[in-house]
Amino acid sequence: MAAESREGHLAHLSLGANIGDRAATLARALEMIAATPGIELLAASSMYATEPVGYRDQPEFLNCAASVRSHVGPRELLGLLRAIEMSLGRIARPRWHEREIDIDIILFDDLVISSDLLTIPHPEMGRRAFVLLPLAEIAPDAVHPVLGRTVRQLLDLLPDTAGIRMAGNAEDRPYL
Ligand code: PH2
Ligand code: MG
Ligand code: MG
Repeated sequence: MAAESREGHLAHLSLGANIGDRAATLARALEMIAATPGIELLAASSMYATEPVGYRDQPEFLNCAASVRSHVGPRELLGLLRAIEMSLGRIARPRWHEREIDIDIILFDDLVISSDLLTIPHPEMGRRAFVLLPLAEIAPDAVHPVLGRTVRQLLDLLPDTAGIRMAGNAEDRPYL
């Protein structure tokens, strides 16, 4: 486990929504992250409209990325993010299906962990343009601790970023 320091931990998150008022839900999620004791919101990317990956028969997603300083460990951070998902009305559905809000921990310092509850780095991050493209906006030099490549390098290795377009106004981020 990464050593806790007074400065806390640098973590990168991916947020997605594909039901309801997606932009409002993502903005609210970022506000709630910023307002949570133990988490500081450092940066948030633009919003991107993205075609569903995996189970494709579902509505288009809106995705964004956020960088946070966490003063709690990865499991506690996951718990805090789950609580935000719940309060934004997330209902349990099959894996990969539509969701009101999904907040995933992508990177947490240079930590590598894998359990039933939590795998960091996020196991799909290297394959997902909807994660890498927003994250490259705010943390291009963040390094995947196993692959030894930066977010920018991982993005450049993807065959394409088709099906992804910037959707949000980059200036309109009141939660920052
Ligand atoms: N999340 C998934 C599965 N597929 N596709 C897009 N475009 N965006 C997502 O956030 C997403 C997905 C599982 O969490
Ligand atoms: Mg997810
Ligand atoms: Mg999730």
